[in-house]
Amino acid sequence: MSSTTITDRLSLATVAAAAERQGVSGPAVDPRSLSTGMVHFGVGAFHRAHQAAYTEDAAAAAGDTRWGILGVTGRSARVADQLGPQDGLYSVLTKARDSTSLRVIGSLRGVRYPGTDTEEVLRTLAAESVHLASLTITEKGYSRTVRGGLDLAHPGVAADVAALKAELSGRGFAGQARTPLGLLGRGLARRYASSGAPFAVVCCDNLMSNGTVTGGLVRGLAEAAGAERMLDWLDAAVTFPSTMVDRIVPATTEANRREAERILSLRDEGLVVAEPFGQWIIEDKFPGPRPAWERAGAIVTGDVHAFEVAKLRMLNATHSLLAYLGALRGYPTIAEAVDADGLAEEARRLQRDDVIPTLAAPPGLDLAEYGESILSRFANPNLGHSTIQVAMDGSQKLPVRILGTVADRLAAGVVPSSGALLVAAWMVFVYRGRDINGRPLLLDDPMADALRGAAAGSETGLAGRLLAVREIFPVELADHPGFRAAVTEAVRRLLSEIP
Ligand code: NAI
Ligand code: CS2
Repeated sequence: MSSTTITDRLSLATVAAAAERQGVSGPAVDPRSLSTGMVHFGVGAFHRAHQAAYTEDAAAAAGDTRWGILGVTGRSARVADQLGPQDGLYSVLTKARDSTSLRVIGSLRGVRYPGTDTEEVLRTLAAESVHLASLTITEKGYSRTVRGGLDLAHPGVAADVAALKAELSGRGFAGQARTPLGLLGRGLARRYASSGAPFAVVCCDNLMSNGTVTGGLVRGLAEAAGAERMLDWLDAAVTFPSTMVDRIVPATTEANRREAERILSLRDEGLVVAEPFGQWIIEDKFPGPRPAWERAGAIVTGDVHAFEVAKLRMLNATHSLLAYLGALRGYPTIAEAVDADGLAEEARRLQRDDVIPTLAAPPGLDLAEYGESILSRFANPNLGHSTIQVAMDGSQKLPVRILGTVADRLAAGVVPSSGALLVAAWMVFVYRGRDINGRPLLLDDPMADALRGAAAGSETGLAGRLLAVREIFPVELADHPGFRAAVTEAVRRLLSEIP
């Protein structure tokens, strides 16, 4: 096939023709019919493949056009620049093991960048026609201290606290927001000072009790601003439901974009790639209207905790184990790592021996079968999920994914050897910075410099030096003799395998 350069972009002007093409579906609703009913912070790949798709399906099933989404980017205007010329339209390339399909999504009605659009986002958050906000800003996006509270020493947070004070004093616009939670907090203050209408904030990041965490951080912002009356309003009118979110959504590659172009016969700069599987379990805690997500396959229930813990400890810990061991052994993708000799068994051992004993199985879930289904999803060779992408932000992910399991096993009098192996694999990943073939391994982590500094030194002292990083390892874990010995031995063995 000649390599023709496709210049026409996916947009409202071209979507109808695209939807007629073979292998293309969507949008499920006419994007022009949607009014904005929710705001999303962190318009990354996962939101576009998960919440935005569920929300569009819910709108279609209920014939409810109130749920257009205003997206708010995080650290750059890149996504706004990608989707602006496309009228917010983008597509999801769903890659099953042996088939690929493409769906155009129309629920994202605009994308704004806080660096230039803070005032518009504040107005939207305060609007009575807007009832909720959701977030996927990554584990590191919450500006937290070691103990989990809002990091008031963070310059962006400090600036947002000052701006919140100005917002509440009625001194007018207080400049562009510096953090997602700062922008959200100022928007809630604007809402409190105007209609006071109820609101829900739906965290969709891989954090334990993610709604409770987010609510605590927003309250921390208001407390720092001395906003006593706003705190009372938050308690009375704003909820922070927790969620369990699941769909494997790897970063989009240029090869993905070219594949989508061949299907769409249009260029889609906002393309995202995902597996077919998706799951969304949402705590039923909404003071006002929300999309009928359950009509799109989500589960809205009174208690999501067991689902959250099972998913983060079973899926995400296994993902991290395969990412670090796979990357060190030179496997570029999770699928190759799962198929490698011995690594699937290591993953099963982690699930069976260390994780499952700490879990209360969610209703109707067989944990062993769940573990196998996870490995089967990871083994999808069509997805191209890179080990290095899953390996990123380990300082933020390990505490959520494995250290709770470790603490529970130690409390039960058992040293979790697989959990120790996962921690050790991360340590060697940090220390070596290269795989078994000598290829460099990128350390993409908000603590990268501190970790390199802590890791530097003798091989024999590596485990002790990184266990001493209190932002990651609580002292009761780091100093537990059995766990310390298990990590030290696993580090020694891995270092000998990765010279
Ligand atoms: P992404 O890299 O495509 O998007 C991340 C978003 O977070 C971007 O909008 C970025 O601007 C924003 N962000 C990143 N660091 C930030 C910071 N320090 N402050 C403020 N904003 C920041 O990543 P993706 O794939 O959308 O994943 C985002 C989150 O979604 C994950 O961290 C995880 O918590 C959750 N998730 C992801 C899944 C996946 O397979 N990709 C599946 C399940 C949950
Ligand atoms: C992955 C998750 O990148 C990672 O750390 O473990 O994004 C994973 O793909 C999702 O949680 C799956 O739902």
